[in-house]
Amino acid sequence: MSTGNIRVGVIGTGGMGTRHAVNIHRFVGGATVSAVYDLDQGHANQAAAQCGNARVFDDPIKLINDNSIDAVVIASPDGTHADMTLACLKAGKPVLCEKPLATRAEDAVKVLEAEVAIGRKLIAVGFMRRFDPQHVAVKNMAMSGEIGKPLLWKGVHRNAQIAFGITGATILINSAGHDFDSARFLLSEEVQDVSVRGLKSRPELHQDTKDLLLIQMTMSNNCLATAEVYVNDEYGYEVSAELVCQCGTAITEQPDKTLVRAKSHRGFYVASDWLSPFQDAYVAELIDWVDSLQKGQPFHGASAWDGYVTMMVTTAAIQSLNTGAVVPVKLIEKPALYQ
Ligand code: ISE
Repeated sequence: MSTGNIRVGVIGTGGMGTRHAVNIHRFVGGATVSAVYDLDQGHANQAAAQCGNARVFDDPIKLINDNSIDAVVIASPDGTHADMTLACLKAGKPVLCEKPLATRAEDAVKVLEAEVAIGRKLIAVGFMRRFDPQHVAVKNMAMSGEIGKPLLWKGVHRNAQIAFGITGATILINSAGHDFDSARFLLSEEVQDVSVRGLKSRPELHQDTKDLLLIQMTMSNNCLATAEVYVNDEYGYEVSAELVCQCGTAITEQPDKTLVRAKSHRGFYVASDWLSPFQDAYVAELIDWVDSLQKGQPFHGASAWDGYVTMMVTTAAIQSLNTGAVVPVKLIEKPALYQ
């Protein structure tokens, strides 16, 4: 990869893709948003205008293969991620793919195998919590040994609202992937088995809806992990991760808290979505990614292996939700590329 300016193409310019494009344009030295693509060309034009009038493509594959593009960010709908990532690998281009890496286990395997066949780590996966200063502080505290050995990871993950009729499987793929990755990242362990229960929060929701999930995991070193994922809380977006260790605990706090007094109330606002609470993490992730491309140093975020493992945990979690069983997570042996 060139040591000069990295010319990035962004595929998908919804909320997340536009945020990545604008973040690169404003905050990432050494990279330029050279091109954007979205199925909705109006959206693509708007995103392009916000980052120095990047070129607008009408076909994502043309963007990936274009000689003027050095690296690609994928933020198109989840179901397209695996194919877009495979196209980047075919073109030999580094790619930062938003989570999930794939929406089906077999596609995650295909992507992993394709990268292993190339023998170079071209794929980065957008599990941005790994760059969140609060999560990093919790991990450092656990690793310091000051509060003893970690025993339990406890996650809370809430969204104000998600599309009507969303199934438990969709939440596990689109939302809970972050929690699977957070547990693995903070405990430095793999998930051995998973058990999921779910319910529908309101009678008027579609019969297949499961918008509140309770997840339990056994980790590879016999630590435990548990998460509440609730995507219709109405009040806002909140994420926390706590490590219960032998003689103390460490928990993330939202960094952007301002005490507000208004309308007979004294308290903290809660963000309505994830873009602002994790803004610093998104920027740090992009800076680390571009640095890794420019300087040939390792990317410190999630790899194709992490994307693959998350999809395998997700697959077991869906099976557990459907059957009520505790489902083992089956992984291939970790390829040398990711050791
Ligand atoms: C979204 O894609 C995210 O990444 C958010 O962090 C998560 O809270 C939300 O549920 C997802 O839809």
